[in-house]
Amino acid sequence: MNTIAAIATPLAEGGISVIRISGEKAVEIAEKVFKPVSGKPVKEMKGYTAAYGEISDNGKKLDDGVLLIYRAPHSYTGEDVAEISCHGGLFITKRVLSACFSAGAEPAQAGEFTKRALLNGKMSLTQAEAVADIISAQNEQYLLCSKAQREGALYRRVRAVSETILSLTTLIQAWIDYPDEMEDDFDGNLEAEKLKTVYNELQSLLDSYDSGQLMRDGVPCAIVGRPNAGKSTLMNLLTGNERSIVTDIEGTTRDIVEETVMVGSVMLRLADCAGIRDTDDLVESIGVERMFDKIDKASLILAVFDGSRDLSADDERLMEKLKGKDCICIINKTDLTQIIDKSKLSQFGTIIEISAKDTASAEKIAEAVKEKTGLGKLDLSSGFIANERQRSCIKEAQGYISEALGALELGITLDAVGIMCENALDRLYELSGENVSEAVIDQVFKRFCVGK
Ligand SMILES: Nc1nc2c(ncn2[C@@H]2O[C@H](COP(=O)(O)OP(=O)(O)OP(=O)(O)O)[C@@H](O)[C@H]2O)c(=O)[nH]1
Ligand SMILES: [Mg+2]
Repeated sequence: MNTIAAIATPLAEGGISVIRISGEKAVEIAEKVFKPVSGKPVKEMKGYTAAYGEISDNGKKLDDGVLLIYRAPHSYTGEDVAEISCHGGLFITKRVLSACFSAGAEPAQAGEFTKRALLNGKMSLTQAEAVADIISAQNEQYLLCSKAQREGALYRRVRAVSETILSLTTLIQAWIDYPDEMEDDFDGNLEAEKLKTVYNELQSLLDSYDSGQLMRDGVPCAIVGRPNAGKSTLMNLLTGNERSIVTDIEGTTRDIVEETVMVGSVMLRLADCAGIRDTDDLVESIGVERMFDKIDKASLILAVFDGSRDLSADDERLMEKLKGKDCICIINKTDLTQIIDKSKLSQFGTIIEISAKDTASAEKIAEAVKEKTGLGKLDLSSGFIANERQRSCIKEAQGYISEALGALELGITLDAVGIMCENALDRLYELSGENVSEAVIDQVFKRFCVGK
């Protein structure tokens, strides 16, 4: 395989930049562009050793920096790797990279270092995908889950399932080859039980998909209520800044104001909406329509009511719209005399009473959000489905297992059961990358950055 090079650090000015070279000629190329001040030849450097020295292009000095050598197979890619750290200027970094190209390296494609790690058996496809998830993680919880995934959490779960299916296909094959000898050894009920366990495990993985997405991207959450209920005050409390305009004029917020924030341990994609009311004002009525649209799309609603006022017709219209949605009912303005009739709010499972002007209220809301979404305490570190590719592999495998179960229970020939199990295995091997087409691999690595 050719030797590739790329800038591994962001293309921006910084303290240092790292140029990574991987492949058979990595050390040879590093030798051409880097001269250690110690005088020791680069080719004599052992793995995991560093040298300080001069970086040059065809004898022309460019910079001074540090060279780090990894020897195959003990590197990220499984190949010989050289990493040159130089000063973090954009121009100098690109010059060092072009020096590596003049010395014989070829430009790396997006994700090509990780792709090589996959091809060299350093990681499974799901582990490689987790590398991209670690890089894009925006909150600690998702980062921890992606780290577990990188360490093989999903891979191990899928492998355990594959092994169960494989043992059944082996048994069926033996039964087909030696039906007389196997007659007593094949217990259809027992095998059906095992397949049911496999089916349930695949279902539990499928269930993890939505939670994983919400954890990664944040829970779409609409803040709704009548004008002046304190929605924007609540938005500002949760974002920690004056994101929304707050006044005592009804109808202050007209368009949707959005911000992604961590509310306690859960990431919310908050949308502060216009207050619901009948209005002749064209702009405000468009805002109200958008609020209804947000309610349809949100996974969580913060429904705000003004505790210092009685429920209005608009409140009741909103409550009708919220039936069946996941809501946290927030009775706001507890610092004022309370007039609201709480018994009318019984449709809401979760009700909290706060003053959005009091910063201590944020904690109360965080607690309710954690309980309601179940995300704060959700632990996906035992493996979860992180993307659509993985989901469709598991879904199809589960479909085949379901057909195999049906065939077993109906007493259809074992050949058919065996074929279904093999199809399920194919999908699971595609998931882990053990049997996957080049096109699928290319698709996975497209979302990586160059240099990873
Ligand atoms: N006393 C008191 N006033 C509050 C509280 N929360 C908000 N307010 C006040 O209520 C008024 C309306 O607050 P907003 O946050 O703008 O209300 P809104 O629901 O966004 O209103 P619209 O954008 O018009 O739909 C402002 O004067 C706030 O200062 C609270 O907890 N206690
Ligand atoms: Mg507002």
